[in-house]
Amino acid sequence: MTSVHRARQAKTSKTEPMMTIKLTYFNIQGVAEKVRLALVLAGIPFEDVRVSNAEWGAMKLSTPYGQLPLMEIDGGKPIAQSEAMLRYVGSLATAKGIPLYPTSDPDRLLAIEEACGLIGDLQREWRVPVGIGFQDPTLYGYPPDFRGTEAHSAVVKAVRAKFCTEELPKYMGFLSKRLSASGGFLCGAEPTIADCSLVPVLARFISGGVDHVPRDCLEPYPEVVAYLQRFMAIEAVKEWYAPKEE
Ligand SMILES: N[C@@H](CCC(=O)N[C@@H](CS)C(=O)NCC(=O)O)C(=O)O
Repeated sequence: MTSVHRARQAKTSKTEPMMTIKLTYFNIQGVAEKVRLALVLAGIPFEDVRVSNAEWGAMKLSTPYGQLPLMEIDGGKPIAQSEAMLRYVGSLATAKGIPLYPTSDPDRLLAIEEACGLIGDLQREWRVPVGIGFQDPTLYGYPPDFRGTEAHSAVVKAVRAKFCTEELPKYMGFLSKRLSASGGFLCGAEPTIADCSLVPVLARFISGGVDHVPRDCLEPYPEVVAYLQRFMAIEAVKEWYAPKEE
């Protein structure tokens, strides 16, 4: 069954037109969490629909590109692509005075897009180490029955260890430098869509949910750890991640 959650902290002024947003994705953070975080930071209420794998089988063919997430605005046709959704929500937030994506300030936008590009590079480097553990082995040049073998386990371990010793330090170095300069969030004192994108990626690294990527892998980067804590301490974010009553 589809579970539906509602953001609790949302406050809309009486003069604002009431808009409805429905965001449909799997019950994971994945590529939708950045959009959820932008909605949460903006205080925009939304219907948070989580689809199970069983439901997805019947739904896939009816979606525009055979993928989730989908966003429906005021009951309109479903929109795909999480990056588009993120910028849309960032613009809505900015119009409300919460400058997640300040569309009328090209210099700020440039800085935000540069940060988003860097996060995109980090995510690209992460795709193989994480995907090799569960995706079709033929995608990586291995035979179809490779998955679950000892050789598979050894490859997963080696690829993830390489990520942790080579790519992670490189990107955490870039991020630490940016964060030291800003003293706050990726693009200054206030969070933007770039932070909404980065935080779920960092949270995944330290989740303990990916074998061979240790929970303490960010400890050598105090600026990054402090940044993550700073973001998680934002009241709306704290509420979002607080255990919810079903
Ligand atoms: N570029 C798309 C990627 C969406 C995507 O890869 N969705 C995956 C989950 S993360 C999906 O729907 N997988 C199920 C399937 O392809 O059947 C976005 O960012 O929205």
